[in-house]
This record gives sequence, structure tokens and C-alpha cells, in this order.
Amino acid sequence: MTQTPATSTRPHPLLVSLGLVDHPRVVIDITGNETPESDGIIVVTNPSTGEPLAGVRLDDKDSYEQTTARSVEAFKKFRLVPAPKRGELVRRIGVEYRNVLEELGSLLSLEMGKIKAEGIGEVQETIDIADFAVGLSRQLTGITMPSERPEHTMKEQWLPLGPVGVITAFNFPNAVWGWNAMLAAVCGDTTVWKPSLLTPLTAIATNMIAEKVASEMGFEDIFQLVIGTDDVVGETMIADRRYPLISATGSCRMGRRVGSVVAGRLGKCLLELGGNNAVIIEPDADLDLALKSTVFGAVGTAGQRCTTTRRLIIHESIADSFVEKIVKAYETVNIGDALDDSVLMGPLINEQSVQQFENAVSEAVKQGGKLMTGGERIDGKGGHFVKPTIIRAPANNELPMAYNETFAPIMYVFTYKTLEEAIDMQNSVDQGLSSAIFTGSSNSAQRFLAPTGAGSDCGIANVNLGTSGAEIGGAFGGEKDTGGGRESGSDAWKVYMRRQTCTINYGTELTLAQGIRFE
Ligand code: UN1
Repeated sequence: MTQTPATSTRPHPLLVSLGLVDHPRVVIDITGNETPESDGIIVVTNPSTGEPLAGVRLDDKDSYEQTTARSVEAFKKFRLVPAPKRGELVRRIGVEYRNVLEELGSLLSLEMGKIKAEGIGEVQETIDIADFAVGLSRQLTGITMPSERPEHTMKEQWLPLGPVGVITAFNFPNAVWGWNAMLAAVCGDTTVWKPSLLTPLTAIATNMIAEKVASEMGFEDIFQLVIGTDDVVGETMIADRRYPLISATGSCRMGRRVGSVVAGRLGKCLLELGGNNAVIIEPDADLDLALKSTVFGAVGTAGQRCTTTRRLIIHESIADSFVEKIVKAYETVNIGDALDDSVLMGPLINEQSVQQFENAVSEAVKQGGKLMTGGERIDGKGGHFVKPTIIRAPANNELPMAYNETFAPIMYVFTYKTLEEAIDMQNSVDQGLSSAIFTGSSNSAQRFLAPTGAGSDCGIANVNLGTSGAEIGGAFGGEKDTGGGRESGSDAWKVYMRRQTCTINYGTELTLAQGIRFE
């Protein structure tokens, strides 16, 4: 852990108003020298200023064990509660988040560095999924099917699954838990959440609210947290058979590890991993719309969404003029403290991210990429700021660096002649999360969405809107190295339940399937 200076004696007002200063995990008086190894405390810093915010006490193997055991016991009771009543719990949680929307969103921005509008938007996303889950609590429906046997009926029912282990990344420290925990709760499951060590304060504040509502309704230990290192907590959790489902969001490298360990014990995994998302722009597109959407997709959250637009694939006839416009737009982006209302782009999460950004830029330029704007860190502001960056691939479109997902605001530009070539280029990366096309032609839009599967190979495919900012009502996730999981809306709830096929004989005869006679 890097050393940070001591906190000022006064905690940040948001830590006071959200009750974090009184939380047993939160340590306000820190020296800045604490490390997870020596003291079991991690120091959380504000990425906009580099200043420490507070210390957070970490779990060890014993406390992990106690939390998991409590979750198992709580599940046994919670599954007995009727699903619409579980929906009532989630409804009340949604109300509580509405009451602290601005404060919790601001804390998220303070700790993670996304601008306040996005911080508040993220908490809104949790409120939205809570509302969705409330309705769902009366719609966890199975189907019936005709039996081939006389006087028999068949049906499917969906049953609570068990404690769900939820592992989340720093970039969505509230909503990704919300997607999982709100659905899991109406499905009758308990949740144990392992948040990123870069954003534990948002996790503590978020979970504390859900926990309080649950306890008030007599449902203790439904929502719990384990905060710890990957070695101590992460590895133990993914190998733990008491979690029938591990839902993990993060890098492809992390997903490979989680996927293989959970598969090794034949558990279920829901993986939402990296993206290398592209926008295709056709010559007949509404270019103003394409411009605004692409800037939001590439620069929003300082390029730290899994849905960030990382590649622009533009028709050669409009490439020069469009790139000129987008470079101009980039140069007007106000960069600064995430909590300053006039700012459009906040910092990267830490110094390591800034270094990864710098390495990616210099590597891409070495490979023949042309730096159109940005490409450098901004010194003198205290935080981890970089300039939003556009790098144009050489005329032969060969730029190996563009195959990597760098969690930073770098967009690579490629050109094409035919739509087929553009779609191939888009699909040529390892990941398959989000994709978009801007076009005025319904023919091109349909080819991009072709039901044959010959269009976009991503889990998300948009027409005339960008790659990021999905609504909660649809299933969220992607194919290939993105991990194949689906969270949030549509029928994503099914992964939090187990399916049971039930055949009932209401007659008195034994009739065997497949016409087998056994007399
Ligand atoms: C993520 O970056 O892990 O579609 C999630 C979006 C957001 C969720 C992003 N609703 O950009």
C-alpha cells in the first residue's frame, strides 16, 4: 500500500451526515501509514485531491467465517418469507435511498471520482432496480407444460438459492451491488458483498441503509459486507461451497480466476467483465447526435465504465471532419474535482491508473497511432487527472494496443469502407459487452442487429445511442471474454433462484414416460 499523509482532524462532512464516523469499521484518526498487512486497516483516499478520507478496518478469516455462517442461518429463515413481503422490504430500501440520493451520490463521487451528476445517477440506478424488483416479487413465475402421461401434470417452480457472494469493482461501487442485492432479496437469497478496497466507504454507507431497513422488519443479516484483500477474503469466498452463486464484476483476469475456482466446485457464476466497446458511424448518420453520444461514452466516468466507448469506427468519407469536431469538443471538457458542479470529467481512481494510461498512449503511438488530442497527465491539481485522449490508427487500421482495455479516457479511431468491414472490425476484439451504430438507414441498423447473429456480437447493441448508460430494465452483460453473465432487468432474476421441475400424478395408475412397460 502506498503511504498517505495523515487525515485532518475533521472528517469530511459527508462521512458525518451519512453516519460513517460512528460505524465500527471506519477509522477517522489515521496516521496514513496503516497497511492491510500490518494493521488490518486500509486508507481510503479522495482521487480528486489525493488526500486521505478515512481508514477502514478489514475482515480477516475469522470475521469472514462468522459473516458467512450468519448469512447461511439468515437465508434459512428469509426463504420462508413470502416473496411479495420480501418485495416490501426492497420497496422500503428504495425509499431510504431516495431520501439520501444526493448525499450518497456525492459520497460516491468523493470516493470514486465520477462527477456528481453521475454519482447521483448511479444511486438512482439502484433505486430503479429496487422498483423493478418490487414488481418482480409478484412475478417470479414458472410455467406449466402438458405431461405425456394420463392424469399427470407438470410445472416448473423457482426456489430461493442461498447466500449470494457479490464481488464488485471500484467504478460502480453502489449500483452493481444494487442490481444483485435487490434481485437476490426478492428471490429469497441473502447477500454477502465484497466491495473493492478502493471504494469501501460507499459500500459501507450503501449496505448500512439496506441492513437497517431489513433489521427494522425483523430480517437480520440479509445484507452483509466482507471487506478484505483478495488473498484473505476473495479467494476464501470463491472457494466456499456455502455460496451457490458468485456474482463478480471486474477485469477479465479476475473473472478467469473466479470462473475457474467456482467451476471447480461446480458452483454458479455470474461474470460481468471487461469491454472493448465500439461505435460505428455511417456517413448518413445524424452527426451531431453521434458526436454528443460519443463524447459522453468515451469521456464519461473518465473512461472507467466497462461500457466506455474505446473505439470509434467511422466511414472514411467523414472521418477527417468528424475527428476534427470531436477533438474540438474534447478540448472544451472541464476537468477537475468530481464534486465541482462545473466539471465534466473527474480524476482516474489512482496513480497506477494514470501510469497505465500513460503506458497505453506511448505504446499506441509507438505502434503508429497518431495522437490527435490529450495523451498526458495533468499535474499540479493534486488528484489523478489526465486529458481525454484520441488516437487515430494508421491507414491500414493496424493498432494492436486498441485490443487492450485500458480503464482510462482513450479512444482509438479506425476507418472503413463497407459496413461489413466495420462490423468485422468491431467484433474482432476478445470482449463482447456493448456496441453501437449511428445511421440514418434502417437497412444498416437491421444489419447491425441481424437476428442471424451476423451483426454485432455483443450483449448490448444500440442504434443511434452510445455504448454506455444502459437502463436497468434490460439484461446487462456480454459475451466472449466479458464472461457471459446477465444482471439487472429482463429475466436476469433466474440466476438467483433454482429451478425445479415437478410432475404430479393425480390418478392411481403407474404410467412410465417413454412408454416403458415394467410389469
Ligand atoms: C459497469 O461499468 O460496470 O451501462 C456498469 C452503464 C451503466 C452500468 C455500467 N448503467 O454504463
